[in-house]
Amino acid sequence: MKFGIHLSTMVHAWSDDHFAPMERLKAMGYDGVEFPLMDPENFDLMRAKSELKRLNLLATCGTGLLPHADITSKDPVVHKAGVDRLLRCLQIAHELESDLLGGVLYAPWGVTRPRMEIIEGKKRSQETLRQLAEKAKAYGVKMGLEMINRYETSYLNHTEDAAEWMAAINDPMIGIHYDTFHANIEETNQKEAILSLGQHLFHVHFCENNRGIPGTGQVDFSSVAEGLKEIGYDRWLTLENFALADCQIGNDCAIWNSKTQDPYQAAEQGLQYAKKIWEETK
Ligand code: LER
Ligand code: MN
Repeated sequence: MKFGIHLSTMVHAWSDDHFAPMERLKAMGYDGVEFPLMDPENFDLMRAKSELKRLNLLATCGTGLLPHADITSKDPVVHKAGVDRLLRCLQIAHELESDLLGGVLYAPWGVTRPRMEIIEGKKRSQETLRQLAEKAKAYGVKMGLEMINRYETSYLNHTEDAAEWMAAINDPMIGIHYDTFHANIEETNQKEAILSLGQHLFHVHFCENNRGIPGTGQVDFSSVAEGLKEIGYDRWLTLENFALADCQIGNDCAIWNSKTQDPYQAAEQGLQYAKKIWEETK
C-alpha cells in the first residue's frame, strides 16, 4: 500500500503554491502527494517534476470538470473544452509518472440536476470516456471516476451507479475512485461497497465523515481496510482533509467550521492512523 496526501490540505486556494509543503510531508513518511489539477493550463510541470525527484516522492493527480468544460454537454464548445481539460490532465499525469488521474472526470463538480434530465448527458460522458481510454492507455494513466455525494453531483454517487458506469464504459483503463467521506453519506456499509467494486477500484481518498482527521469521527476505517484487503487493493490510500475553513478551497468543499486548525497536524496524525489501521487489519 502506498500512502499519499492531497496537497490542498495545506493551502487556501487551488492556485496557491502546492509545492512548499512537500518536503515536510516527505519527512512525515508519505510515499506520494496528490496534485489537484484545477487549472491544468497554468500548472508548473517543471517545478512539480523537479520537486518530486528531489524529494523522492511519487505523484497521483486529480481534477474536476467545470460548467464550461463538461463532457456531458451537448454544446460542442463546452464538450470540447471538457475533453481538452481531461487530455491536458492525462498528459500532466503521464509527465509526472502518475499512473492515476482521479476526481470528478465525468461531469462538472458541484452541479446537481434532476436525474431525469441527465440521461443524455450521462450517455455522452460515458461515450467520451470510452474514447479517452485509448489516450489514457497510451499515456499509461488509469482514470478513476470519483463517486461523490448527492450534493456535489447527480451523475455518480454510489456503488450501484458505479456498476452501471463500469458496464457502460467497459474499459480496463477506466475505474472507480472511492472516497470514504462521500461513501459515508451514500453507502450502507463501506466494506460491502468496496467488495462490490472489486477490481474496478483504482483509487481511495481516506477522509473522515466531517473532513476532519481520520480516526476522530464516525467512519469505520477498519471496515474500509477489511474490504480493501479482501479485494487485494494495493494502490493508494490518499488522505484528503481539506483542513482549512473560510478560504477558496474551504468554500468549494463547504468547510465552514474546520475541525482541524493545523493541517500539518492533520497530515501527521492522519498518516499514523491510516498506517495503524492498515497494519492491524487482517
Ligand atoms: C470533492 O468532494 C472531493 O472529494 C475531491 O476529491 C475532489 O474531487
Ligand atoms: Mn475525494
